Parts: sequence; structure tokens; C-alpha cells
Amino acid sequence: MTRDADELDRRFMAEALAFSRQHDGLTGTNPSVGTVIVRDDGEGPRIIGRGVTAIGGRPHAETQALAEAGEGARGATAYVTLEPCAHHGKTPPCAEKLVEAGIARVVGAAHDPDPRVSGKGYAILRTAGVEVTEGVMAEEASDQLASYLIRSIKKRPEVILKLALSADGMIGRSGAGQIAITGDRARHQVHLDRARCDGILVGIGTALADDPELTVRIPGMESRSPTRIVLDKDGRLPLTSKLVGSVKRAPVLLAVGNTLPAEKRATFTEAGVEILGAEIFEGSIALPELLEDLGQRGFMRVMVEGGAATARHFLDEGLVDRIMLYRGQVVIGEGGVAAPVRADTIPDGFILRRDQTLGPDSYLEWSRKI
Ligand code: AOF
Ligand code: ZN
Repeated sequence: MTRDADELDRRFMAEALAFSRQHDGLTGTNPSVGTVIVRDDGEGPRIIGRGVTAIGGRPHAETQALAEAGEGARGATAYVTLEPCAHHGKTPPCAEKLVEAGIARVVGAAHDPDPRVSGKGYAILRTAGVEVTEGVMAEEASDQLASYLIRSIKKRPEVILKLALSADGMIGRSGAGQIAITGDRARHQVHLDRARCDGILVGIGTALADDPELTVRIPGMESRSPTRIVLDKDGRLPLTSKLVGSVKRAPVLLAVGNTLPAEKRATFTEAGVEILGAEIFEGSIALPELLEDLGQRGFMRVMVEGGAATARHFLDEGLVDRIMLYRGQVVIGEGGVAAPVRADTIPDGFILRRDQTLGPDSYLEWSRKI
């Protein structure tokens, strides 16, 4: 393949990836996949169909892109961010649909680890005489599909550690409750990020000290608040807390030690709080088992929002997949709580994915290669 052709493939795959972001976090346990269909009638290649996995997970991206392309799909190239599916699930296989529509070439990014697909999608295409190019922008696509790939491969949700750091590397001041570290633009982005998660997790220390609500507070998006998860092995969350008080707006899942007495659990369930009985290991909730449980419950992405001890616990266990770091201008100084991780102490194996300015603040994001 020539360098120009390679660059063209990357350009259209980047379009498909950008398109796939539209439904990120909105497709349930299905990945949000992007497809663009491109044809060249002698005047240069142009996009004649676009598709993204529908909200809720179906129809798949390919179906939508083919519908838009219509008869133009015959002889065209399809760019797909994930290998097209091969199984007769709730919809017929996308690989077969691409063949039937007369697609001449398929360019794929990430490989689908779902055992019903895993190479079979590409095989259906090749057997039918479709030219297949795999792995174009595979790393970018894998990062985009991280929650789906991690849940498929590791049987747990993607864990995102979110931190707001003061200019002197602190996350707060002990005993001072919540301190505003970043400005409005950063806060808005945090709420958008929350909305793409299925769970927001804090330790009981943060729940008691800050009395946070952890909901999405963007007008029109309030219903997108994820489940609030509190690690509370002894069941100390006050029934008067903002978390319990807002249980009608978004669920609260309280992870308690599995030996917590039934009467104690009942007071929470009566208040509308869901209880998850967790294993205890060395005096703390066992995180790998907790995450496995969350994965089985359909959680794709969990954001760890506090505090330092909880963050350190996830980091020490190697259970953090992505780090989102907001840096503000505020100086905390005396009595500050040191951040569990800073830009200069990011663990090995994390790759910088974003570096952005948000008004007076900055934003950095790293993730591990999958
Ligand atoms: C595609 N295009 O847009 C998506 C795919 O339950 P089902 O039948 O919808 O199948 C879910 C599986 O489909 C999921 O595990 C993954 O392998 C694939 N997702 N495939 O061809 C898409 N979202
Ligand atoms: Zn499909």
C-alpha cells in the first residue's frame, strides 16, 4: 500500500472514530462503534454514509451507515472502528450485511474479543471476496473502546481515577470539606465525564467529610447521573447525607462488608439504598472482587472520585486504567492533603492521551495500552 493510500485510510478512520464518540457511554454493554462508507467516482473519495451504534446498543453502526449509503454502497469502502460482528444476535451479523450491500473493501481498527466475533467477522468478509485491511489506528480505537474491551477481557469495568489538583499538588485540606480547586469550564467537563460513566465511586471518608452529591448537574442532563457507589465496609453512611437524600434522582450502591448485620442493611434498603455485600481483605473492601461484581451487574465504566486513600488503594492494586487530572491555580498550603498521584508520578505503562487548557486550568489524561 502506498503512503498516500495509508494516509487516506487513517483520515477516514479518524472520521469514524470521531463519529463513534457521539454515543460514548450511551450504548449499554455494547461498544459505541463508528462506521463511515466512502466511495470514489473519479472525483476523489467522499463519505456517503455514516453510522454510530444506536443509543441502547442497537442497531449497530454498520446498519445505519449502509442505510444512508443506499445503492452507493456497491463497490464502496467501509471504515469500521471495531471488527464487524459475525453472530446472529438481536440483529443479523454486520459482516453479512456489508457483503450483501456489495461493499468492496472493509478497513477495520480494533479486533473484537467477543468470542462470537473474534476474527470471524473479518473471515466472513474475506470468504465473500471483500478486501480487508485490519488494524488501522488500532491503538486509538482501542483507547476509544477501552471500557468495552476491558470488560470483555478482564471481566470488570474500566476504572477511571479523576483528581483535581491545586497548584501545589494537593487535593484538599483535611477537615475543610470540599474546596473549589478548578473553575467553571473544568467543572463542566467533569460533569460531562460523569455522565459517560455508569458508576461514581468514593470511600466513606470522603462521603463523611464532604457530604457530596456526585450527580450530573448540567441542565437537561440530570437524568444521566450514574449510580453513586460508596465503599463503606461498616455501614457508616448517614441516612441524612446528600447521597441518600438524592436517591430518587440517581441510585446509591453501598458496598458493605458481607458480615454487616441484616438489621443494619435493612435501614439502608428502607431508605432506597442498594446494598452490595463485599469481601473484606486486610481490613478493606476487596477491590478486584468488587469490580468483578460491578462488571457482572453491567457497569462498563466507574469513576473513582475520592479520596486520597481510596485512590491510592486502587493505584496500589494496579486497578486504574485511566487517570484524568485537572490542575487549578489555587494554592492550598498548610494542612493540605497530598495528591495520591501527580503529573510527574504517573505510574509506568500509562500513555498521555490528552493535554488541554480549560480557561485558567489545565487537563491531562493518561490511559494504559490495552
Ligand atoms: C458491530 N457493530 O456497532 C457494535 C458491535 O447483543 P448484540 O447482538 O447487539 O451484540 C453485541 C455484540 O456486538 C458486542 O459484544 C460486540 O461484539 C458487537 N458490537 N458490533 O458490528 C456495532 N456495537
Ligand atoms: Zn454488528
